[in-house]
Amino acid sequence: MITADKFLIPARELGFNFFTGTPCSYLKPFINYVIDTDGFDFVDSVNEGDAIAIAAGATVGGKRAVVMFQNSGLGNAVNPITSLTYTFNIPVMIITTLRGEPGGPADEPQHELMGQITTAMLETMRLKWAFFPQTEEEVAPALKAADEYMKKHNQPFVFVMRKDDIAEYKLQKKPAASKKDFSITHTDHFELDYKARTTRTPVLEVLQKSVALSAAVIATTGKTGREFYEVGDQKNQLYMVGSMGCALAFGLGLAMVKPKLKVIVLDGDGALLMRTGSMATAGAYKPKNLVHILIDNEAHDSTGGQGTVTGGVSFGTIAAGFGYDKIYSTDRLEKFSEIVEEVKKNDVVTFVHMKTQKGSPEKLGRPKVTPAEVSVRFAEFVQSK
Ligand SMILES: Cc1ncc(C[n+]2csc(CCOP(=O)(O)OP(=O)(O)O)c2C)c(N)n1
Ligand SMILES: [Mg+2]
Repeated sequence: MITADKFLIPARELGFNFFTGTPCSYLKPFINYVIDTDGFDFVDSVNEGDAIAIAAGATVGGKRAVVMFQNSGLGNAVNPITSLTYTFNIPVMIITTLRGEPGGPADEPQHELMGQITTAMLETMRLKWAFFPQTEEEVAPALKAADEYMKKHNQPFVFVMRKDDIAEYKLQKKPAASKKDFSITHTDHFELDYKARTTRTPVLEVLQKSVALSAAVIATTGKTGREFYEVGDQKNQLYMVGSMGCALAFGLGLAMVKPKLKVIVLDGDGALLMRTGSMATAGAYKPKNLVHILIDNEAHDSTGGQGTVTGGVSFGTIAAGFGYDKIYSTDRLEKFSEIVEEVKKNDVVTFVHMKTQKGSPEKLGRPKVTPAEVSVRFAEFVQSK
């Protein structure tokens, strides 16, 4: 057993000062210490997969990030580990606990199977891992191995933390007071019939023309990224192939570590429904430079146009409920253009709900630039800001 500072202070000396994750009782002293101690940032993520994406965004922004979670949530993180950090070469440190450790202390039945397969799952995902150091002497070599592996391979490194690896640490900081006066008065401004709405490409053209190189733009998986690439490939654009629903969490991580850079996330309705919880994190942490634009065609257009359930969903009301400061909605391209001009000047976390119809240009291609190339180019762009 070690105290949290024995690992965290040397980790911070190596540059690991951005932490995110979803709690586990084993992690309590660790998270508490990070929250209490100057020189660490902590983002409380609603989901382990979102935590991976938040950390990935922070890493691309130039930070070294650590994700902490319970092994129960490893499943929630599989998709962004395989499609985001692996595919885009983003080295985040992951600390997963090992509830239900085989041969370990008695644990709850829900941890039994996951405890038996946790390290096998890490191996299957081809993740380099080691047990979390249990003595002070083990800390320096463990961190050195992780640091060197991450730098050499640009891939995550995982520590597996067992029960009582970290000594008790009581949280000193008081949590923020809860809000009591909710009165949400958001009104959507949708006028057109479905078929009278624009398709996606003109929306992307308007946005790109207006934004040019003044912001980092993250385009969600599927046809949004593909069409955005066709509209014109630029170094400030990241096409998030895969990791459906992670665009907002990634943009949030980036926006938090690059407060002077405007970060625009282009989301899809299917993707946002998959990970709506990340809106709560965006609304709570309120990065002033974050603009979240939803292109809502009420369909999984990229996979054949199957309907989503967003025909009756007021995302603007949801965004207001989650604490976004400025909210726009429209189904008209001219209005969208005006909104983009306005949000460029806004200095608050912003949500834009743009209704479109489904449909793409015929013979839509795929980005010829690889995710690994996009990652390097995009990181250079954002880190120069
Ligand atoms: C985790 C995950 N599940 C499913 C898919 C397959 N998939 C790719 S794009 C897509 C539809 C996305 O819908 P939406 O966000 O509304 O974007 P649109 O296709 O309408 O532009 C789906 C289901 C995936 N890439 N990842
Ligand atoms: Mg859609």
